[in-house]
Amino acid sequence: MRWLFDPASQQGVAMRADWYVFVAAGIAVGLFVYAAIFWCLIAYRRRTGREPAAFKNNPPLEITYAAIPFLLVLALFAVTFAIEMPIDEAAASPQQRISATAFRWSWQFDYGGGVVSSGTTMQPPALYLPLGRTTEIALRSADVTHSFWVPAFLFKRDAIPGMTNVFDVTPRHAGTYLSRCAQFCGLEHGLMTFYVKVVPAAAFDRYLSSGGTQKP
Ligand SMILES: [Cu+2]
Repeated sequence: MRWLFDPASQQGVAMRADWYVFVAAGIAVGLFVYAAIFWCLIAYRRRTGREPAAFKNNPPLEITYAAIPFLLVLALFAVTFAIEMPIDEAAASPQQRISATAFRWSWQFDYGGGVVSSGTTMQPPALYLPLGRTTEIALRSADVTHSFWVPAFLFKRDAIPGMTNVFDVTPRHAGTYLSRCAQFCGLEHGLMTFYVKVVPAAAFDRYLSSGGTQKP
């Protein structure tokens, strides 16, 4: 819940704006509907001597109440599209590249230069990310469809066999973030977790230059 208000990545901050728009629209529609319900309850309550109004066939009203939700959905679509397209656009020359592979039932992270970390269900691996640097992650699956979900980044992307999904992440808070597979993938799916560890860029560089021995 905390990450909803203070996402740990730059891309998450953009997603948060989308969430705010949806919540505001939901509250506005909800208030209008409840106000209309209570208004009808009070203004048209049963009174002795008054028959219920017979009411049918009102095309202008029917068109209006079909058009308003349609326009609302269009507007929400446009806002979401405008916010998500830049998030999906991977930078041409990212400051860092990491390859992530999902498999039943853990993850492998390859930083290049022979630095690879892999986990098991009992020992979830760490994905180290340099603070403030735009890192490109190439996501793959070795077997079935998995999903890379980092709640603190407000980000989730499927890992699909035979496909490489590329995205950028720019962490803005150092810390350790519990992350998991979000696509049911078999018996031990529930144990398919990993830790995203956002560390200072210098510590990240030391980790790579030490060949993965000097953990940040
Ligand atoms: Cu999985």
